[in-house]
Amino acid sequence: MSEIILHHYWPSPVSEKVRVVLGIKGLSWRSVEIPRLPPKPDLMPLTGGYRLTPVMQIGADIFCDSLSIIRELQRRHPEPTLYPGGAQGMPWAVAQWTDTKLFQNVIQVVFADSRETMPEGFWVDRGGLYFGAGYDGDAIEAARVQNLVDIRAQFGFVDARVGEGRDFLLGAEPGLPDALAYYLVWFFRGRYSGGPDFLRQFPSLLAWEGRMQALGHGSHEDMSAEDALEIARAAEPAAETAADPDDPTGLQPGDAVEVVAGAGGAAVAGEVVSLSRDHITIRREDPRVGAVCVHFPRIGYAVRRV
Ligand SMILES: N[C@@H](CCC(=O)N[C@@H](CS)C(=O)NCC(=O)O)C(=O)O
Repeated sequence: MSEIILHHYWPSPVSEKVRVVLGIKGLSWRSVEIPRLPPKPDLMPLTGGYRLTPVMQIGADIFCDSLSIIRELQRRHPEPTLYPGGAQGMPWAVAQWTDTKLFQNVIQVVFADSRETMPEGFWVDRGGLYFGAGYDGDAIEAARVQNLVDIRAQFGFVDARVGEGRDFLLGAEPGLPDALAYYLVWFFRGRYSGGPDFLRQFPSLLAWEGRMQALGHGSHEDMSAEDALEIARAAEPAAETAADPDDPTGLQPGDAVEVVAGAGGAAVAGEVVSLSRDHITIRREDPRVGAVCVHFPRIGYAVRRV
């Protein structure tokens, strides 16, 4: 079976979400470090233009977006489950809280805090990505206190939920909601100068944070980007054709489409292989890697016929 290859960089919070899932499942994986800013010349042949971090590769199958990655990890490695206690469904709804509202509050505090020290290129690229083109740095600074008020309430949800015999958010075992909440605590602690002090008010969350850290990241070994491209080139995509008669778009396998991440970046062109309410897979050809299948979530990704 092909290896799990994670294209990421270590300071990336969304990658930390996936690394924690790899830890919960005790998986071994290969680590390809990608640049923190575009261009990403050794990633583009795999994704066809998707530029966000992380991306998972298994042979010639490329999974874009942490949610698509995590869903595939759960499918291939069902145990230990990310849905302890039969919680399937609900954790994905939790992602629509953590990855939107909570993520925005935390990223704004981190931005306001590092405005003076962040390299110009990073400020321009990430600001545009997270706050929209022509965003207002002063407004983000002015919102700092309200963001902290909002974060305090939301970290409070976690603090209230764990402890007293419940080690993790769903009970005795770690699951997807833990990874979803943890990566933002990790980011807030590590990249906001006031983070460690602020977190002291949440004793149960702190104990849970320690348990999350102890889960680790599974085991990994570095891999070069060239080797990863060679693996894709030598492999055939494993994705199978599947239609979804209930899909509101009416798209069918074989249709030519472009997929665009709501967060921005280039459209990825290809031919639909399969789709469902949770995913769309397209097949594309690249001169460096041949045929690859690229997998995306549906929420937050626009698909248009071309
Ligand atoms: N919805 C995406 C969001 C990914 C995301 O925003 N990742 C950040 C890094 S933590 C990013 O891509 N930053 C720009 C970059 O790495 O070029 C996911 O869940 O994977």
